[in-house]
Amino acid sequence: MKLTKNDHLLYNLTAEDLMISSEKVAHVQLNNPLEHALLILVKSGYSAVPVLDSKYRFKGIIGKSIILNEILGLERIEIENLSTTTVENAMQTNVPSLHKSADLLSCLKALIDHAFICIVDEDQYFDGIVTRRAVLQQLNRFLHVKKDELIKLQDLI
Ligand code: 4BW
Repeated sequence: MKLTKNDHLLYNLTAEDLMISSEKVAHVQLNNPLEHALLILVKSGYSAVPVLDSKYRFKGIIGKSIILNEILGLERIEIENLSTTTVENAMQTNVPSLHKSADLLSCLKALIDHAFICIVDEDQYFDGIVTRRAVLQQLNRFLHVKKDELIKLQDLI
């Protein structure tokens, strides 16, 4: 199978090309109480969003299931935790991030285990996110364009 100029363009795509930029990404801050995070998650419709500090540096991720775990007591729903616990004390911190120069394959690899990947600069300042949707769209386009060639190749094997 021959690679065309367009195929090379696919491999040349970077996180920056695929990214939803920071101003369009719903996020919460470290010192927000969980009730605020829940409000953002429910109103935006997303299951998880990035957590930033007051200087817009990426710190972690908070999602609906983390918040549900925080209020789920042994005998009752501890609803008061929504106002007493901050996002900082509940968020997930062991999440990978990439630089905007990361190539498509690095994004693809990171998105196997995560629905979105945060893009940060050298000082952890938040640039945006790359979602599974953005990468799947590119792969879908590529596989459709290459479909006939891939079938021919299979017949030869
Ligand atoms: O509000 C929505 N609009 C659109 N167009 N699609 C949505 C919306 N909410 C969900 N979706 C779809 C997307 O295909 O459902 C998928 C799973 O959503 P999620 O994870 O579980 O909330 C969405 O897939 P995706 O676009 O590949 O996004 C993957 C994850 O990235 C989302 C969410 O956690 C995060 N995300 C996406 N756009 C975001 C965002 N977080 C904050 N702000 C954004 N603008």
